[in-house]
Amino acid sequence: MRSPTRYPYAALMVVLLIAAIGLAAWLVSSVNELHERFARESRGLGLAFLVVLIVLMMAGAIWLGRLAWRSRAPKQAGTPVPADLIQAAALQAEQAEGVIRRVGDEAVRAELNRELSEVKAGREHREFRVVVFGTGSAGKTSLINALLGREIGKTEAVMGTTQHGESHTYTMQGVEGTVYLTDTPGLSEIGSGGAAREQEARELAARADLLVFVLDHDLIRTEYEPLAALVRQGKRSVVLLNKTDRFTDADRDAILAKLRERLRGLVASDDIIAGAAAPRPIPVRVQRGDGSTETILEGQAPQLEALRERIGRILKREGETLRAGNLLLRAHLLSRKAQDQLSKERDQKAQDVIEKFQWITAGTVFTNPFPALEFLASGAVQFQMISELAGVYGFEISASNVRMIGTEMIQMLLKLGLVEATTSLIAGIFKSSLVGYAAGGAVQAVSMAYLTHISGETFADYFRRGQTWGDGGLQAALIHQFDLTSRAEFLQEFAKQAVQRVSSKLLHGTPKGQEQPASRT
Ligand SMILES: Nc1nc2c(ncn2[C@@H]2O[C@H](COP(=O)(O)OP(=O)(O)OP(=O)(O)O)[C@@H](O)[C@H]2O)c(=O)[nH]1
Ligand SMILES: [Mg+2]
Repeated sequence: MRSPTRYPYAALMVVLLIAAIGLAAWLVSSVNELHERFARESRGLGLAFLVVLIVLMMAGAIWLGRLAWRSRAPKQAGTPVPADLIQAAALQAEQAEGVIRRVGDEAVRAELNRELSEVKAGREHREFRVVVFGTGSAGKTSLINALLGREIGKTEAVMGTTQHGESHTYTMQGVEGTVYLTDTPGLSEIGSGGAAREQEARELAARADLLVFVLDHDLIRTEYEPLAALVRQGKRSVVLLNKTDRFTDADRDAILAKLRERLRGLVASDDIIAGAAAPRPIPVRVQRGDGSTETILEGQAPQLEALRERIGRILKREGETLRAGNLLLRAHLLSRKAQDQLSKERDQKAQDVIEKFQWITAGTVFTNPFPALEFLASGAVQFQMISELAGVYGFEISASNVRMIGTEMIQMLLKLGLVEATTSLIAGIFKSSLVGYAAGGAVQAVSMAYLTHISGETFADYFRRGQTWGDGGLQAALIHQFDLTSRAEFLQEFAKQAVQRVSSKLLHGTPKGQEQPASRT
């Protein structure tokens, strides 16, 4: 159905059209009248009027044409960066800063802060990081040497020539700002230090605004995987098939076609380029002055125009957007790294809490030989341990809640028969390897300490998951912990440590604050 609001609009258009036709008719007749008046004066004057009129009309047409062309032609200076991208990057950096502030390890915090200031500084400076990445000996350093036109790094046929990443300023015509070309060690190097060098290369690649992935043959799995992972992360990438001087044109085209097919959906076909960073010299026959001929090796110029042109075009058109997108990605990765560190530190603190309470249990049961079950049922240790673990994971938990989950745990230990099962397992350990200590409630002390250990681990999981026992409820969570630690080796080590602590306390009465942390098993 036609909307009634359109009629006034259509009527207005008709009126404007009639007015425009009227104006044009008036203009034509006025100009005509003027021309006639001049012509009446003299023929020459009439002719001059006509010439001026034609010149003016042509100038007007040219001006209008240029105006239209400028509004249609794509902007050469690069598309403006979406404001929300810049804002998102700033917000993400702020969030990362908040997480980093909570990291306890000073050295790690300093390293994260260093990365954060790099990300923040990146917002202010117009800098583009082009990182050259790929398998060892693919020709990465040769490529940088050729692009810069000077030798900045050693190139050799053996893998592992470049040991560390290095950045160099690269002047690109038409690109506003500073471009850094970064050389990286090769991927998949076998031998000493290869893995660490690969890790460094991956970290440098993760910071790139633009990645140049260098290959010297068809793509193999160890190349496809890191490239695909980086592209999926949002890394803008160009692939260079290097050393094409070694191939016939037909072979080069076949490899290019295969690469384009393999990388379809990941890298645009225009971004997969052939070139030769350091083509081998070719033998040529030259004639000597005396008429004889000799064969000499003639050096070949690098063939990198297509790559150079592509990099320039990308930086000009998308550089700013890439930079903002990359800052967002880096801030996001930084946040995640800081979050992982926080989790690691929390888990470490939780382990310290569990160990503290398991050894308190061992000591208490050993020195007060009341029935172990009674001790367990009193919840004396369990409740305090729950409160401390909740604190480690940032939860405030009421006393009644502590009591509720503590009691639930004790009942489950009893229901599953874990008290008897543990006691008999520990008794077996004492019989086989700790014969001398079997007397005096040691078995009971170690059994209760072990039950404190597995309930502590289960509570830690509960808080780590955001106060839930997980899919199978408390029963499954507790059995899982028991299964993880009821192996003979773990129990033997656990019993040994418990006995050492309990007996050293009994013999010497370890002064407060000098307790040795138990080694993790
Ligand atoms: N034929 C030919 N050889 C090349 C070309 N580019 C590089 N090379 C040779 O390939 C070998 C390895 O080159 P590099 O530049 O050292 O390779 P890289 O990727 O930096 O190696 P790593 O630093 O070990 O990871 C050297 O012998 C180069 O001369 C090329 O376009 N054609
Ligand atoms: Mg190298």
